[in-house]
Amino acid sequence: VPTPAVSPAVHGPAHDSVFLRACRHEPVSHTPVWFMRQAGRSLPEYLKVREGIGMLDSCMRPELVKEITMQPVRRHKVDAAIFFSDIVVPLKAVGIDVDIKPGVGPVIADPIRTAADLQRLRPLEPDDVPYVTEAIGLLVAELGATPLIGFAGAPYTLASYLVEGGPSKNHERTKAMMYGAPELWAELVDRLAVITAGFLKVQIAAGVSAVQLFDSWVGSLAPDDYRRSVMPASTKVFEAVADLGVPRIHFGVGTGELLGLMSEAGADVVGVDWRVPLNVASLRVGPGKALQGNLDPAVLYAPTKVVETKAREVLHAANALGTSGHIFNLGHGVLPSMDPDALSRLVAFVHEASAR
Ligand code: 1CP
Repeated sequence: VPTPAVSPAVHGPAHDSVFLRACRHEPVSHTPVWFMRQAGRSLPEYLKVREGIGMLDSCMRPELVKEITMQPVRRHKVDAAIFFSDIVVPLKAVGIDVDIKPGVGPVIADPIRTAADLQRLRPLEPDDVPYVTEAIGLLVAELGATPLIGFAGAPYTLASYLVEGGPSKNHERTKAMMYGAPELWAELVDRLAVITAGFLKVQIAAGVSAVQLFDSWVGSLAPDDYRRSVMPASTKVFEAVADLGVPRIHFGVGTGELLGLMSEAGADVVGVDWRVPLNVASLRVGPGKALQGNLDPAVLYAPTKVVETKAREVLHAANALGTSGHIFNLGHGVLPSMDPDALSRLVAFVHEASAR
């Protein structure tokens, strides 16, 4: 993928948004907030427009992607939109037979387990995903001063689906390859880094204002194994987009012991789950980095007063960062059964409680 000079978003109307200012550690009028998985299954308007359309098919329809991406922005008044897609979209685009099965998640028809299988993982070109470029163009025009976050899956998390063949709890086959066939593993995550970097570059060239690299399942690794077997590939992704002018966010679940290394891999903003208070996380990621997080998603099932108390605790812990550099989010994604009104109330509360 040829490298765009800098993102068109650098000179766009979202440049001075509270979200991008917080990513850059600049002073903000209030703490920005958005939610991972804000578009999707918790919203009745999402379920309505998705009726009868498969998950991956829906990602290839630009008008539908625009509508689904806009739904949580309209409803919740969040400070950023996240592009509606999925981490397996670039795999499908390079020819991997993958489907997203309702109630299951991504399922790979022929898992990747041998050196011969690796040949199926070729680099991604912009022509492989014309629908992504088109949808982002539509969205940037519609969003105006609200930033659009692009994203991709990180090499470890993508590898876990490709090697296991689908979602898995313990990643046994993935780790068997990582520990037992380190050269094969290194080539696998390197090829995934190339695909992921290509997918992010397409999104940046099309106008996203920031990118988030989801390494959702990397928290299952010990720090030394992460450093040896995963970090080089994640670093390669971040380096590929380092000079394009957009903040790079890095997130995984259960990554308390990995926060320092994930920061070092090249993140400008480190996403934190709810297990580590932000003042502690701030020490682990080091100075100059912004943090994103980290209310336990399950708190949203408690009464409003409790949600507000817990949200205030998150804001308090973030004071350790100074007057900026915090993006409020949940510690992981919105759950399908969550009450959308509770999320809207939370956005309003964070805006009010953090107003400066
Ligand atoms: O039909 C449906 O509605 C299926 C549910 C669904 C949705 C709404 C899937 C299947 N993917 C998505 C969209 C999606 N996926 C977004 C949209 C934008 C938004 O956040 O609003 C994003 C960012 C993702 C990213 C994603 N997909 C991740 C990383 C984020 C995370 O939550 O950790 C992962 C791990 C996936 C894989 C995936 N896709 C879908 C499911 C159910 C899963 C997880 C399966 C598992 O448990 O392993």
